[in-house]
Amino acid sequence: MNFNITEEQLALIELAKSFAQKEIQPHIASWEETESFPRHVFNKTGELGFNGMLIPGDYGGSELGRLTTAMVLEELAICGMAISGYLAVHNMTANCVATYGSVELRRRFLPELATGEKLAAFALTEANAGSDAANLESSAEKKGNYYILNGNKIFITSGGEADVYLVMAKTDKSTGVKGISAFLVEEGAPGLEFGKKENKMGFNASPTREVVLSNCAVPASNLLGQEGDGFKYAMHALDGGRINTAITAVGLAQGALNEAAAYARQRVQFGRPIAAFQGIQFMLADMAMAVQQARLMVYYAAFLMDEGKSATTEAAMAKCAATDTSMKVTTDAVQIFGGYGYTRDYPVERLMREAKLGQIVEGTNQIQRLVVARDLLEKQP
Ligand code: COS
Repeated sequence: MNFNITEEQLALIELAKSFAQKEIQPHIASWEETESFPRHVFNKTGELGFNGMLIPGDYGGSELGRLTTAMVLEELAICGMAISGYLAVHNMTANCVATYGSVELRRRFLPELATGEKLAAFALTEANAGSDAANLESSAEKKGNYYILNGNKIFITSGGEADVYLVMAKTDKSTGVKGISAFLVEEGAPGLEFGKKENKMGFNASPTREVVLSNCAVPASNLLGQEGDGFKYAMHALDGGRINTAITAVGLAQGALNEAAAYARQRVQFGRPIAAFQGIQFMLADMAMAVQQARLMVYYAAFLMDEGKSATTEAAMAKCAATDTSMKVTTDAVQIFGGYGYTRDYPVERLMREAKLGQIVEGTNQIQRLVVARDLLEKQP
């Protein structure tokens, strides 16, 4: 693995950083407070190439690869996850279409997913299929040139706002995981409806909503890849998705560390800035080391994927470690702010609430540990 960051990567990091400072940071608290989804920002990230980071250039994407995508997402997440959170899911879903879709599907969907005209969402989870994703009950029955989809998907990021939903449903209920197929369901499809919008602890600028499929007719050509392979596509997509979640967590943690260090330099107690006290210095040093450890784990998993190697275990490790780190670092940042940290006058409490989601989303950290343990105990000699 090469530790030299290229000129192109440096330029993209700078671009993402200045975009976050100008277009996200000044507004993020108010978007979160008012629970408003800033769709116009998605158009702007599209102009910068951040919506098609994992889409091939032939289809209008910027084709940055996993590692560079991670570098961009980290910068977008430093002030909070309002934008990076759903952008991570959008890029994961678009990449799944690019990887497994027919040429026709790629031509139809990828260019608009890359520009910002269309926002993508990933619909796997159901009420009885969370950690046990293979237990999903949604069905897809072929009738002529259509599949008729029925079922309820919950906790869908960008639910109600997205233009395309990648929906996993059973085409064959008798064959378990091998009966699951993946479909692209477009906004406006008859029978595509939206249920409850979740009232969440954080990440409220981005809606999380139930997606209801009531005899939803989807053209047969919207089947992704082969019938029966949908679970594998979803799991492979989540390998990459977990890298995106992990780097978003690194961004939140770095943001909280920056805030805490700045505050410690200016907050005076006992006649000195609190940064002069070793107790605070050691906390900040531990936070910085933990963030760097997490970042390097994410880079390694991303590097493996860029090399075309399997990164299931490394992505699970990175996701688990980075989101646990993010929870600890953001909590310590609140601690350094003391009473002020517990108020909404400073951003650290929001970062802490957002960090919690990382430990749950895209497979709980218990599931990540299960993936790591399986590899250790069942696969390695
Ligand atoms: N990439 C490609 N294929 C994969 C894969 C991966 N990362 N992980 C599993 N598969 C394949 C397996 O190879 C297997 O196919 P074969 O029988 O042909 O070998 C199939 O998928 C089933 O795998 P497995 O038996 O491991 O499935 P389990 O039901 O035991 O589930 C876990 C495995 C628990 C790891 C999976 O259900 C999971 O990740 N759960 C969390 C779900 C999640 O992340 N939800 C978040 C939704 S998006 S917010």
